[in-house]
Amino acid sequence: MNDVASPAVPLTHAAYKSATKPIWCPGCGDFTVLSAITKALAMVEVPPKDVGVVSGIGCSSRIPAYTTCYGFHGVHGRALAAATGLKVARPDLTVLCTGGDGDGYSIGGNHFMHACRRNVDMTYVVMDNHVYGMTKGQASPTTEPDWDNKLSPGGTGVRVFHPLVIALASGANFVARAFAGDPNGTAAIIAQAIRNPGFSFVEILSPCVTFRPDQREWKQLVRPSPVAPTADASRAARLLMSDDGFNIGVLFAGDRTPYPTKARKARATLADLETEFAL
Ligand SMILES: Cc1ncc(C[n+]2csc(CCOP(=O)(O)OP(=O)(O)O)c2C)c(N)n1
Ligand code: SF4
Repeated sequence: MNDVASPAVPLTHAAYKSATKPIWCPGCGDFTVLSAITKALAMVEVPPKDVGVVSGIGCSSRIPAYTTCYGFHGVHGRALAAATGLKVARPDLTVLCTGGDGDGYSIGGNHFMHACRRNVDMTYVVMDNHVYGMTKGQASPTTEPDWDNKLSPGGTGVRVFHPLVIALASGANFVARAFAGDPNGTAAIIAQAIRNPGFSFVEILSPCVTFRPDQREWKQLVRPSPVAPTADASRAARLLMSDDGFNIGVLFAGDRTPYPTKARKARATLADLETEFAL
């Protein structure tokens, strides 16, 4: 667990950054995503002690350790299950779930669809670099079929998974795409996602400079979405049919009623739990 002491008011994004130094490669997009998350939390003015950040496994899943919020670095692909349990047990917390495309769309793909469908009030931030960074560059569900590399010579030849389409079709109440190269814009989108009730999904294009140096070109390819956000799911679906993966902004902000949660009395104290898990 991180240091969860309340920082002095007023809250700035620095209050949400832990003293743990990130070990990402220099230039990794995840640095600016971390910055955007901390800025967004300062914007929504929820103190770190009232925030739970849950992740799976991967470079991007290191995020919880770099915040002063409560954190849980879970099991590969199972972050959404843990985050759902946390929000249902502690509806008073603001819950963020963070991870990568391998974690969330491959091994965690089933949890992704059902988290959208359940519509529990939380925000899922995926740092999509179209590759498995931590395990040294295997293709992921969002890797382009013709991406040629030592592990899949000539490319996988397999069509890409479209996370925004899946999120919308499965019932997510907020669907957006951001770009790590724009930390302020990304922070504003994450803040909007946190404020929107129900399950919010924010896909962030976050370059892996080590295994996908070609992604340095993303900054030339991204552009603000030419259309305004809509609450009409069928209109959003039509827009997604012409999406090339580089339109940045909020696509859909709906009004589905979130999964009902109610505060329950804790059945054990933190000290009880620590005793139970002591080796
Ligand atoms: C059940 C299980 N399968 C596989 C792994 C190995 N593993 C750890 S991280 C990772 C890939 C992470 O890729 P991604 O989620 O895209 O995150 P990134 O490192 O790119 O941020 C894999 C396959 C594991 N830890 N557990
Ligand atoms: S391997 Fe890629 S995703 Fe992982 S820290 Fe390095 S640049 Fe970032």
